[in-house]
Amino acid sequence: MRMSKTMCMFVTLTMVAMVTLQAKAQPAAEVPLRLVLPRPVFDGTPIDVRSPHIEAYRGDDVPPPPLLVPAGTRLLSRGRKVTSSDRQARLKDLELVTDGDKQYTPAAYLELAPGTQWVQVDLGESAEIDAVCIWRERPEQVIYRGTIVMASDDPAFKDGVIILFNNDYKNLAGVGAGADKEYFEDHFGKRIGGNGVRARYVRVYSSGNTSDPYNHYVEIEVHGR
Ligand SMILES: [Ca+2]
Repeated sequence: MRMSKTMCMFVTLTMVAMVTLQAKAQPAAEVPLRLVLPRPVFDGTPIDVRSPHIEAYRGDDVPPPPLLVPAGTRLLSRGRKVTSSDRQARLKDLELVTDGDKQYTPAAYLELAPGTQWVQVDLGESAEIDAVCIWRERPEQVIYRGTIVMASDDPAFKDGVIILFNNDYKNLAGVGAGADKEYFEDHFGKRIGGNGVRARYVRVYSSGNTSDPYNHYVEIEVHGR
């Protein structure tokens, strides 16, 4: 049986559409997340903190294992609006969290009030989140308490909240105890997988640190598509 020209074209277009659909159904290839790193600033005596809740110190200048993300992931958070639970925080200090400068200096970080506080990045629109990275390194070695990273499309974080990381094993923030490990801050930054969750807002909690009861952020980056 001979197919008409129109029929041939229809079959060809259908095959192209099927191939395109198949290509779309394939998950994106994974690649290591590439980050621009600041210079290390910690140059002192490692603190002696022993606890089953802390991940082992990797050693000076030893990078963390690569975080795999889908190819095509890009930085979504640069220059995005930052809000906080600390009503005294000034707008120009909040802007330090997403200004792209990850290098610690006494003027380059946000300091929030003591106790449990959060900062929140508004991506401007809902996106697939592949990674959240946090820089809080300081000249003295520190571990921040009760770090929780969550994502939601609700700016009030009442609905559709997805917890991406939680090492608040004492439940200091009151959102539930987490089983992730506390960790030593370093210039590599903490890389947390986003698993492609869809959300517009990313919120990070902390409850002081091993040096003082304050909460600090040099930079937070959200990567996704
Ligand atoms: Ca910054």
